[in-house]
Order: sequence, then structure tokens, then C-alpha cells
Amino acid sequence: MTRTPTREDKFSFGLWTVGWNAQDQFGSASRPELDPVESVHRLAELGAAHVTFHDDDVVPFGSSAADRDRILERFKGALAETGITVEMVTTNTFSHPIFKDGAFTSNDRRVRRYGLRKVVRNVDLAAELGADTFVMWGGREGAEYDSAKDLYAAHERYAEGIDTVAAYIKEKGYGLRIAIEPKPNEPRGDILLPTIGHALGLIAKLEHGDIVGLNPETGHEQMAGLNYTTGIAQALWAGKLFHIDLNGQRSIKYDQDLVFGHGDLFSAFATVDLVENGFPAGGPRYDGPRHFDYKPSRTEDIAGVWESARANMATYLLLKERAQAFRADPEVQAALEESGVLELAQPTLGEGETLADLLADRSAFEDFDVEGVAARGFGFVRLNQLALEHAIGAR
Ligand code: GLT
Ligand code: MN
Ligand code: MN
Repeated sequence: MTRTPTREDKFSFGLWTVGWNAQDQFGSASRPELDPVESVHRLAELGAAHVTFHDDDVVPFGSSAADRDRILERFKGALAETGITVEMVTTNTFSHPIFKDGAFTSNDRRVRRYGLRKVVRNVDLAAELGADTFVMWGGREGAEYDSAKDLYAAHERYAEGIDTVAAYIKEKGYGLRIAIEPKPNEPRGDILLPTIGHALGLIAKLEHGDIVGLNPETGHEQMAGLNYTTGIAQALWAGKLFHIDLNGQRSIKYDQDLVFGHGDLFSAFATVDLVENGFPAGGPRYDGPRHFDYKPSRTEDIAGVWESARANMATYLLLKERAQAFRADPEVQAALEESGVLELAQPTLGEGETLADLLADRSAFEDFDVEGVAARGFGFVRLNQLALEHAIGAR
């Protein structure tokens, strides 16, 4: 059973995903470089609606101004021919050795100033191409050794960098929002802003935090043993889920960037259920692009690259169908009710009720049947089994 995506599905791919030539730490490239223009055409044929990229994915690092213009014109031509749009742009502040100790948080102030210039130039390009989101993944912002950084100053400089870019976006009147992408480690031993929660903590301290949110990646949370769906739920609750990077990861190990669903499939079901169906009792929704940030495995040839791109979208659509069936099932609705899932949306204090009222309410404490209520079963296992049966298409 294959599901064919359409533009309405809002699928989006990083050019660095399909474009990865599979060079890794231990071996050289197993595939040729892909021309970004070809990737745009192939992704359009497969049903994607958008692409995203780092500056250096399209314009090689160090290109002259004239070459940059020429390359960008050709790239824009491919966008116009296919109708593919650029929804997000991000900056490569990790590949070149100049960024070996980070960009915004390098100990070397000259590097920080250079990094800021590279990012700001790319903000202009993002705005010119009509992107909504500007991702910042600080893969080199961190350290291997605790003695290597003044960690107070590092947070100060990180905030300074992000605030400076955010202020520039506002000053220019660009319709862009910044989305920070957390990751616990790799390539640095420890990366600053390792999880969704850490990034939310930094955003709360920013001067221009109103246009700064998150771009959480499935595998990055799972590398830290965390639950991706719980993480994006908190970001949604905080009004900060600006973008998502979907992929697959099989437990706590190096960043695998597998096809979406090829890691923890049942967790992917929960993610799709939240993104497509929202919280059970309502609340904020994510309605941005369904962006895949994966790597076609090194074992695959070029045909396998396109097959893997297709697999991300097909899996997502299959899970979407399964998640819709899950929510529509009357047995599931009854089980949700019985488990108290819907009751959680009810405020703990009644309308107009104060803490003093609660303290005066003997039925809440003095006369409360603690043992009786403690004996209640929540039925979560049955609910989970219903979810599992829907997820595998057994219902
Ligand atoms: C890099 C990283 C990804 C980020 C990209 C955005 S770069 O490929 O592994 O998770 O989303 O900078
Ligand atoms: Mn990753
Ligand atoms: Mn990512």
C-alpha cells in the first residue's frame, strides 16, 4: 500500500538530506554529489511542496560574489519551474574549520564576528526567497572539556548572537522567525542547548524572544533518551513550536538521521497523532511544514536516495491515516474517557474558586476517600493496546 503525497501535505526536505554523498567519519563518499537543481526537480516529482537549505548547500563556501549571484539565479529558476518554495533557510556554521570552536560562542571573538556576518547575510537571502523560518542549529557551540569554556560567558554570547540576529530581522521588517534546533552532542562532546527544555530556558531570557522558537528534531531528543512527542508538546504549550525536523533514531547512540518511522515507529505514530489531530481536549496546533531531516543510508545508491525520500512521506501518510482511525474509534473515545485523559483539561480549582475555598472543602481532604480513590485503575494499558492495534492497522 503506497500513499502518494500532494502539495497540501506540506512535505519539505533539506537539500543536505538527499544531497548527502554519504561521506562519514570512517569512509569516503559512496555516492556522487547531487546538483541542488536536480534535487528540487526530483522532490517536486515525488510530491514535496518545499525545500530548505544551508547557504553552503547551494552556494559553495568561499564562492565569489559573481558566482554566488549566478548560482542563486539558476536555483531560483528551478524553484519557478517546479513551484517548489523555500520555507526555511539555515546557516552552515559548523563545516569549515573556522567554526571548530563554534560561531556565536567561539572563544575567539574574531570568529564570533565572522559567524554573525555569515548568518546575517543568510538572513537577507532567506527573506529574499520568502522563507518563514530561519533555523539555528549550533552543532559546534559547545566543548569536549569542561575547562575549555567559561560557560556563563558562553550563554551570554549565545544569547547576544541570537538577539542581534532577531533585532536585525525586526529592523528590516522581514517576515522571519528564528527556530533553535537542540541537540545533546555530536559533533561536540557536549552541545549548548542540548534539549528542547534547555532552548526554551534560553529563549525566555532573550530581549527579542517573541520571534524566537524551536525546531526540534526527532532523533536529537531520542539521542538523549527523551520522548520527542512530549518535547514538541511542551514547545506547543509554550507557543514556540515554529518548525519540526522529522526523522528516525534507534535508541541512545550517534545521530542516525534515519527515515521517519524507521526508528521508534510507535513513537512516530504518537508524533503524527499530535501533529495531525492535536491534543485530545484541544489546544494550540502545529500547522507548519512537515520537514524531513534524514540521511539516505550510506548503503544506498542514487535510486535508493529517492526511494528513501519517498519512504519518509509514505510512512508519514500511513501513520496519519492510522492516527485518524485511532481518534475516530468509539472504543478509543470511551477508553480515553475512562482513563481520565479528557478530565485533565478541567482546571483543578473550580471557576472562581480560591485556595481558601479548597482549604475549606472537607470533601477534598478531611472526608476524602483516599484509599477508595487510590484503588482506581486508569486503564492506560488497554488504551495503549488500542493505539498499538490502530498503529499496525489491526483495527
Ligand atoms: C545538520 C544537522 C541537522 C540540522 C541542520 C540545520 S544541519 O545536518 O545534523 O540536524 O537540522 O543546520
Ligand atoms: Mn540529526
Ligand atoms: Mn535537524
